Amino acid sequence: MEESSYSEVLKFHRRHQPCCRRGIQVALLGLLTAALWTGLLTLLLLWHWDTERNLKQLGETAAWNISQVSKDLERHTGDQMAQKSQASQMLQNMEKIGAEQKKMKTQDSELSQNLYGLLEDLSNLKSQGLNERHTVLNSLERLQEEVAKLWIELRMSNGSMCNMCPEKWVNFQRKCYYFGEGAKRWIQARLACSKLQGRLVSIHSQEEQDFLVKHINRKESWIGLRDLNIEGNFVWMDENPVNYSNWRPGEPNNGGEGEDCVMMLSSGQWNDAFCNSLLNGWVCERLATC
Ligand code: MMA
Ligand code: CA
Repeated sequence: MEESSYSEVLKFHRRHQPCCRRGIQVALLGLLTAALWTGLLTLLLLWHWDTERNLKQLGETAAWNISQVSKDLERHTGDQMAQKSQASQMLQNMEKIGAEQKKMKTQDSELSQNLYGLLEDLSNLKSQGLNERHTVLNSLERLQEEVAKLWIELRMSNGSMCNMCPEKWVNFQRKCYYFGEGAKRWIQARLACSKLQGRLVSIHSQEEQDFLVKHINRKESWIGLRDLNIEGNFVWMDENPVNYSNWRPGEPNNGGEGEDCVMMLSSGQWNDAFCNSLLNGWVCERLATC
């Protein structure tokens, strides 16, 4: 009996064994699948959370960036407005400067006009002053000469001899004469006489002329007669009137390039000549002393 029940069990076991193994396998498979799913889901969930967190972070960063950008924008807008107002201020300033410049230019031209006027006045005053000075000096010279002449008259009336001349000067009547030699133009001869404290000779009588002719020794010589200011109006250096003359016939003719200075020819006759001609003789005079 025991043996038979055992075999029964074995039989049963053998009969039922394949079916149980498969069940276990199915169960195991099911468990594995469930575990896999669970893992997968867990992974999905983890991934989802991570992504969500990243997204959240990204969103926060984006919001922060946007706020930063909008702040920058605001700042830029502010800056731009400030720049705009500065630019308009500068424009206004420039306009003001332009207006000032215009005003200054007008003032400048007015000032230069005034300056020119003042300069003109000054030069007029200067030339007036110079003219007056010249006139006064001339009058003084003439007065001095008159006084000297009167002094000579007085001394002569008292019996004094007034015929004193410096060395190399020749006395004739109340004047002394210097017969200069060496090539000179008229103006150089005038200067030479003035350096000798005399002036180019003025001739007022035939006696004086005769005396001079004797001494010039046929040398063409400059004398103190010229018509520099008005053509044909001859004036003596001593400013006395032309009360005597000894022109060569046909003279004065203001020939060539213009002839404003008078020379004594070797014959003693007078000729108006070109002032820049070089003559070897020139005659100076000064008053004799007592
Ligand atoms: C001529 C005569 C003068 C003039 C001189 C210039 C020689 O004389 O015409 O009157 O001054 O020439 O050299
Ligand atoms: Ca002449």
